[in-house]
Amino acid sequence: PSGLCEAHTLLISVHCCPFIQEPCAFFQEESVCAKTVCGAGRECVPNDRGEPVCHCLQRCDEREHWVCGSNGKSYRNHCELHREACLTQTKIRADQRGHCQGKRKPTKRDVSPIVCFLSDRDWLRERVIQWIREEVEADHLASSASERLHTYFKMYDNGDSELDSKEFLSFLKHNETALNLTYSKSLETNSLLRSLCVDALIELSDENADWKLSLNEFVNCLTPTYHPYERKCALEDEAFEDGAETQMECNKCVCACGNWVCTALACN
Ligand SMILES: [Ca+2]
Ligand SMILES: [Ca+2]
Repeated sequence: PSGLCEAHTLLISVHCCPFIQEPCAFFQEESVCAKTVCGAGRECVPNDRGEPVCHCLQRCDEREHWVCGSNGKSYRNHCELHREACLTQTKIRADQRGHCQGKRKPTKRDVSPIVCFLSDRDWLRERVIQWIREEVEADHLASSASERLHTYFKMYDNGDSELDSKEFLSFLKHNETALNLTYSKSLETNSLLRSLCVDALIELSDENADWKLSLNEFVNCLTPTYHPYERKCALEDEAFEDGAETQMECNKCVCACGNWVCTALACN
């Protein structure tokens, strides 16, 4: 369609077709993408099968409408900010118009909260399951793992038939040498992580969400075949994977076991 191609080249001279007889590649690209809307900082480009795909923008226009990003970096315009967010796969909000004022304090913004990631939680769970399994194997009376868990539940519950995080932690301390739980070289971080991971483990099988485990929930928690639905972290209608990060003013938030965990610094 040489007429159409010509008409188009009037608008975008960079993509001028050298010969009118040749099919105009750019025009075809545009029609493939005509019905595709890509997010900010992205553009639609046909892939080699001619399907529309959203990619990060190749370039933005050079207009100067400076904006300060939530990462403390100044951008020439909103397009540049969204383009960088796309390229780095991070969330960058436009905090204010103009250049960012003064130098940001990297120490404050770059602090990450201490969190128990899915991998930490699953590692703890795996260790406990292994410990119980070894005990059952060594037991000449040949009790089952669930019987064993029953016994421990009774041993550490204060009598309300629910195991809270404090009781769960005492249960873990029952055989610390078998568990050998070391998350970090720092003792302080280690004990904090352990209690965070206990909470994450309780959440895993706490079906009625009362932050305590009934006997049934406790047995589920430490049964390898129990695989509950894994929650994702939600933010602005989007779901995020474990380890994703976002910034809330001066605080950094990390997605861990389906929850956003943020530092709690006072922002000025
Ligand atoms: Ca209890
Ligand atoms: Ca419960």
